Amino acid sequence: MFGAGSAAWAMVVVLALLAMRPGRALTPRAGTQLIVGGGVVLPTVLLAALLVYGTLASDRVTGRGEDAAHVVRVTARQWHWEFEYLDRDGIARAASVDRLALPLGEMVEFHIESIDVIHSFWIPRLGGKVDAIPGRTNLLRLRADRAVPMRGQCAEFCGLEHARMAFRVDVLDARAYRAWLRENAVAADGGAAR
Ligand SMILES: [Cu+2]
Repeated sequence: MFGAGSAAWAMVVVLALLAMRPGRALTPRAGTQLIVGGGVVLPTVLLAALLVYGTLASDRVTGRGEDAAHVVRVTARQWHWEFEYLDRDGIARAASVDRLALPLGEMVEFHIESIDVIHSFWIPRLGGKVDAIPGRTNLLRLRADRAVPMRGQCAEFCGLEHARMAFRVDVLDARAYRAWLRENAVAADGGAAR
């Protein structure tokens, strides 16, 4: 999209420079053709093509239509992030605070909630930010393809400690992720297992 945008920009600059050359007035017919071609036909074709490309790319990035193998409930509060790792029945099996574990290369669906004010869930290396709004559950899908150090940050001013409302992200391979879930398991009554 950057390439196509740059090409369109370069074309506009060339046309502007040509228009500034003295003594090169277009005939009325050529002027009309330029306006219809460059002002109607070209943008329609170009924007339609970019729309299709962008939609397909965003489907791939967001994993739409794909079954997310993992679901994490994110609860924002002044000023911490709580993460609960749900099983297929939607029951929390593990939990952590201000530290998020992600399975390498697998799609994770986040159910983002807040219990006090509006916060915003953001892992800059992985994707865009999504607001955490009291009384609502917002969905976001992310996949970490590389096990590099990452951090997440609240991206909506939410009070005095807002700037420090951050969390660490650990991307773990399948085995390490399973072990991590066991280490951070919660009992059925919601208390810590250990
Ligand atoms: Cu916040």
